[in-house]
Amino acid sequence: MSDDDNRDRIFSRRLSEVKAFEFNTTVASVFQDMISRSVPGYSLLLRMIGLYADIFVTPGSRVFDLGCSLGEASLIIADQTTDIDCRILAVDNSQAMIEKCKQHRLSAGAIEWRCVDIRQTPLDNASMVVLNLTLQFLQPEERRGLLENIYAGLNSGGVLVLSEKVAFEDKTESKRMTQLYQGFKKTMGYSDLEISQKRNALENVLIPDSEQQHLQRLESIGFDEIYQCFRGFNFVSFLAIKA
Ligand code: GEK
Repeated sequence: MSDDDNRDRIFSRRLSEVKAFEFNTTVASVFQDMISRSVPGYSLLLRMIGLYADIFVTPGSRVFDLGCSLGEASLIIADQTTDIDCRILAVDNSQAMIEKCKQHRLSAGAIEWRCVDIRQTPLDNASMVVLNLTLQFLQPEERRGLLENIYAGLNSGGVLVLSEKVAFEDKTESKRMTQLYQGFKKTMGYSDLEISQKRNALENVLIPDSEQQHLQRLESIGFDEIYQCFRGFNFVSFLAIKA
């Protein structure tokens, strides 16, 4: 397959009807290009996950990559933990994504690829849980339950990495961040048509919380240290530690 075949052109033609976004075979086939050109700082977020793995993953524990897509975070964690006896569980409910992981990520022995819903994934003995841009795809009322399960499944000293697109309560800030984010996507080669059709497809599929909602929820669940380690326009990443 050439680089050109991997290019995300899903929304480049005017569509008669823009359907709700799904993580299907078409999306899986261009996902790497799509996410790298759509999330400001995506490669930095992955490098940060590798760094956290180096610090927080402990021998005999498990690492959960929830909503792993093509497994980029799991691969980085596996690379950082070659000399630690730990198990990485990479979970996604998109058959297309997990099939691709199983076909192309064979070298990664410490990783178990699972096609399961993260809401039905038992979590225990975890030193690290990654929700890299995944929580935003759950219905808002389901998010707290999943985070509570994660907290319960984390060992003492364990961490949650939570990266998300965020909404802004202040109208001026919201408008400005949308303008900047759209500008970013244009610099990454997306046209106005692609940007607007993708936004319509994601409406009601990706529902962002605000930074304050994230912080208050993590704190009320019991996380003892919460750091916002990254922000790029309307994308943030938190590191939440269970004492
Ligand atoms: C990365 N973390 O490259 N159960 C399991 N998987 C789910 C669920 C669910 N209920 N809902 C959504 N997903 C990755 C990127 S992408 C982010 C994560 C994006 C999965 C969905 O199938 C998709 O693969 C992933 O969450 C979100 O570091 O596309 O913006």
